Amino acid sequence: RILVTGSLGQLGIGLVSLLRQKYGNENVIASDIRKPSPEIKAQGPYVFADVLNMQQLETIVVDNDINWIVNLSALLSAVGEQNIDKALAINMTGFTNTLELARRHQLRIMCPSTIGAFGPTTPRDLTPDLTIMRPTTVYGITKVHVELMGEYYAKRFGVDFRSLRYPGIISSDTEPGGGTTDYAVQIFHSALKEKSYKCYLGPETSLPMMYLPDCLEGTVDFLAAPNHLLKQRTYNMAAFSFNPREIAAKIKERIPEFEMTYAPDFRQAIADSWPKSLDDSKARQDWGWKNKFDLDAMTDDMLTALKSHHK
Ligand code: VAH
Repeated sequence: RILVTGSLGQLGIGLVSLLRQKYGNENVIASDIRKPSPEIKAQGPYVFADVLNMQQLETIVVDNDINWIVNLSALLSAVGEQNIDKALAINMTGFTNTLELARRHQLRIMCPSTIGAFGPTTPRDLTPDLTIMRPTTVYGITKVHVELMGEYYAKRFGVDFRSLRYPGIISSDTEPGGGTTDYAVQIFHSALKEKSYKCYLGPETSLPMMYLPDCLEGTVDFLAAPNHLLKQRTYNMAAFSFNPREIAAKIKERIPEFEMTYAPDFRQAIADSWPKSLDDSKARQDWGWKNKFDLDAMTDDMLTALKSHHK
């Protein structure tokens, strides 16, 4: 059975439903610290879980015969800078609790990392899996801790720890969770509602991105990959890169009256410390990662999906 924490977030909702399609509703326990909507609750088993409560987590793991845990609970880059103590608690202590449970109960554990685990001294073009990691956000620092502690437990205790460095994730049916890449989702909603968008990043700020369906399919493939295929515990994963000027042009091709303006804020410095593009060739070689959506296909799919919501 699989336990997913942070299951009500941008990735969690879709990941839980994809895992349930693959493994059966009853075999995927969704959990979060927030209250699910009646629709979500109706889809399958849901438990309230606070990753800071080790005893409660251990009871859930034992009572539900959990053997995989996917820990999506985290404060992302922008919100983490505004709530340092909560980001440290959830992203470090919360993760450490799930990692220790994985050791005690021989669980496979997946906890995402991020392009935010890289920093301004990291080579920024086609950033490889193994390179300098000196992030300058609390979020990035906590995710380097996830990677290093996960790899320590894998080496020392044989824990099946896995991690993917996600790029910005673009989704039509879920809200992003307070990151620096959230503009790439907001721009679509704003384009349809106001035919305009005021972007908090400058026009040339290129970042690695991925469409949510690709992220979820890739994550499920990675979770299910036989351990012997994984030559490393943590992999870069991306699909394409773009900057605000490029995505605005793609939207303008489809909505000619769309107007983009720029008002960079504190998130500009965060974005400037991150890679512009990732080398994720090891993920493609070792366990078959491939993205199906390119920038044009994602743009079309987002606008189609949102047009049905915004009616
Ligand atoms: C953030 N969307 O912006 C998250 C993600 C790579 C970005 O970690 O913080």
